[in-house]
Amino acid sequence: MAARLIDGRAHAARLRETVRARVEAIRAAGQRAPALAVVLVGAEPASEVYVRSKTRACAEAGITALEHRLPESTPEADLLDLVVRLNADPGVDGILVQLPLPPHMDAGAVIAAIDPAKDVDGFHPENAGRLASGLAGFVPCTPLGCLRLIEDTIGRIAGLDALVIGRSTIVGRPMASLLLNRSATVTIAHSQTRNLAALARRADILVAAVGRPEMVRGDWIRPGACVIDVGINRRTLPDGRSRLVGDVAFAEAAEVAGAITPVPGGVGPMTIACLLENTVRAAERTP
Ligand code: NAP
Ligand code: L37
Repeated sequence: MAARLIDGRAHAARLRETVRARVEAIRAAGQRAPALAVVLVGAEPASEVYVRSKTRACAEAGITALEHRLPESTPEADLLDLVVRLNADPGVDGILVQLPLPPHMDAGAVIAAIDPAKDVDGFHPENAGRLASGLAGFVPCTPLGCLRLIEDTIGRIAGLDALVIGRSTIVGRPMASLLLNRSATVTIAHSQTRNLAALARRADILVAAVGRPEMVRGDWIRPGACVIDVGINRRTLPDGRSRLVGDVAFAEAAEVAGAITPVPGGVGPMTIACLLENTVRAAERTP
């Protein structure tokens, strides 16, 4: 393996430590601990795992996690009522509604109901628009974590060619905005993109956020490139057990790349650490 391994767990541990110190400073000033409301509707197994990781990480950082679990059958109006109450609650700094929501709900309407000042996921259209305009606001945790890993790995981004594969509002679009705001030359690829491999071969920075196991092959990677694998795909092995794989064929890509994130242990832990950082920022009221 030629590439440097980007250790997301170690980066995340350092970031969580700085968050813990900021929480202690808030407490030392006589204020209550920062509080994050985590709303989970239904019982999606992956969402259950992520929400559990997030509430555990909050506790370790000294942040109060207020979990609200609602049954799958909850009417959308009841969820909107809860969001309105959390917006008005002075004991709540941040609100996270874990996606995906059940099919009978309009996720866009629910997210639009969140107070932008408490929108620690950065999904509210006001925060999305701020990011797209290069203004300060809350930035979605996954692409923010990716940016931190890229900057810590290669330093200056300005002038580099970046390819983001995927254009979701959660990952691809905000990732492209973050890189553009750092003056990279950014290409966004999606399911209708032609010659994806050729585009990838030009990229100094390649971010894969597709949800297709090992789609990005070793011969797509520009030698020395920084490769960030956002994909979380569960693959069942012949013996019936399962393991996580990313959107990048790791072993092949690591032969060519300059640096690469593993799955698991790459982007995932940074997502959670950035959520804590956004929450303490919401509590500090300094956007
Ligand atoms: P998503 O909403 O399904 O978006 C996937 C994107 O990939 C879409 O823009 C789609 O294009 C594009 N795409 C699909 N097939 C493609 C192809 N063959 N070639 C090029 N582009 C293609 O997914 P997401 O929410 O962004 O998540 C992406 C992956 O990241 C998933 O594996 C998810 O589990 C993972 N994830 C990880 C974290 C973390 O913290 N590690 C956080 C969030 C998500 P169209 O727009 O044209 O359909
Ligand atoms: N903020 N994030 C926010 N809001 C949402 O609505 N869906 C969603 C969201 N996505 C999310 O939380 N993703 C996510 C993905 C992976 C991890 C954490 C969060 C993670 O911890 N991944 C571990 C492996 C976990 C496992 O074993 O399944 C990793 O090392 O990658």
